[in-house]
Amino acid sequence: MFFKVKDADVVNYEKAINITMARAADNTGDQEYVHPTGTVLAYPTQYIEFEPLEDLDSNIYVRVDFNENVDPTKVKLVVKEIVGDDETIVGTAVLDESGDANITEFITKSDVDYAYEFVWNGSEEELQDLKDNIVTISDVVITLEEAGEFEHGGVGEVFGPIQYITADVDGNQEITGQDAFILLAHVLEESDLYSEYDTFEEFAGVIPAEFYDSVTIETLFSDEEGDDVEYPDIDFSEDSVDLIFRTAMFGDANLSHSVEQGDQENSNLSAKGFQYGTATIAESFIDANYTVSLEGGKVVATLEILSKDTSALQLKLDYDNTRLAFEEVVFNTGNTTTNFGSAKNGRVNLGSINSNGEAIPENSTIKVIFDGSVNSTVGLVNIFNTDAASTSGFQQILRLQ
Ligand SMILES: [Ca+2]
Ligand SMILES: [Ca+2]
Repeated sequence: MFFKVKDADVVNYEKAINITMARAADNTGDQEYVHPTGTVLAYPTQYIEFEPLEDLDSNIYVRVDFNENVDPTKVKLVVKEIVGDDETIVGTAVLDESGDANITEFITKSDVDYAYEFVWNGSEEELQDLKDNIVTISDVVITLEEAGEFEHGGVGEVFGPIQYITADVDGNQEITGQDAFILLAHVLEESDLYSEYDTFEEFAGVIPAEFYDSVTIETLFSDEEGDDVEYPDIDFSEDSVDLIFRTAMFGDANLSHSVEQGDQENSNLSAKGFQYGTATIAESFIDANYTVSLEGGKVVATLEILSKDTSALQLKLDYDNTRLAFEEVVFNTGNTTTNFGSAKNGRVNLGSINSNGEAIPENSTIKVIFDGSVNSTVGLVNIFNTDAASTSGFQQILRLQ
């Protein structure tokens, strides 16, 4: 007989064990006795002697540091026991709203290694929504800025180490205009950045904090990453143990969905010895008018830009594709912007970017036109997300009038 005992009185395990159910079969194998519903035949008095293998008293938590734009409850932790080359799943837990999971019950041995994997726990649609939100137009602009192709800026001027990794989407370990153009092609939906990083495990790096805080560009999203990551040891002499992880998303140049390194003062952090800037996300606003109306039998969503210092803008609109058919996007944004607009699966992706870092003219308009015989526009077209960047390359938050 084996017993698993947690947190019991060390001097008297016998008192800590309470058998509430027992099943016994006789030697012929055709008769079975179950306690408490049946009768278990045995000696009138039974003695149990028990020497515990180990007495593990620590409370053990996994705590994952997510960007506030990622919902931790959509992520499930898988705890594995590693013995030699053998991996055994010993438990799974969905993270709570803080990104935490209590894994005390899964950790039963001090002489084996444990590994921690993080998998998607939400729906496929929610996973797609996350991917649609990670890389947007301001990721492109800040990468252009870092590459020195956006009016000013240059290598090492705006990126920190994690951005240097998340934005290096062509994986050549430097930030160039090519990375920005790959990100732009994704935003324009000409190509899919996540075609090779399709699953959450592939595009999200959930990394032990100690490793994350000293990570270099070679490691975070590389295929050999799993070989390099050392999972944290558990100190069983502590009452409470926190295993801390941090997260970065592939392609997330502006860290809208990734977290900074924890120890920004550590001078060893800078990959390749670049001098990194600090201010990555400056909170400023772009003002705009947004209306949805019936015009000449069409449903028209109109955005009018009221600000003077916006160089790039992106909008994703969800529409009721059972009642509306997307027709076109009509831009009136001056001569020097690149415009894009397309629709699939009930979502329009549209925007403008001036890759010279010049402003999109004030009072520029973008009209999204749908066909459909409706009497009211209520609930037909809704904004899924917005993103914008200023002429300085920093993210702007769209503020609708
Ligand atoms: Ca690169
Ligand atoms: Ca981003």
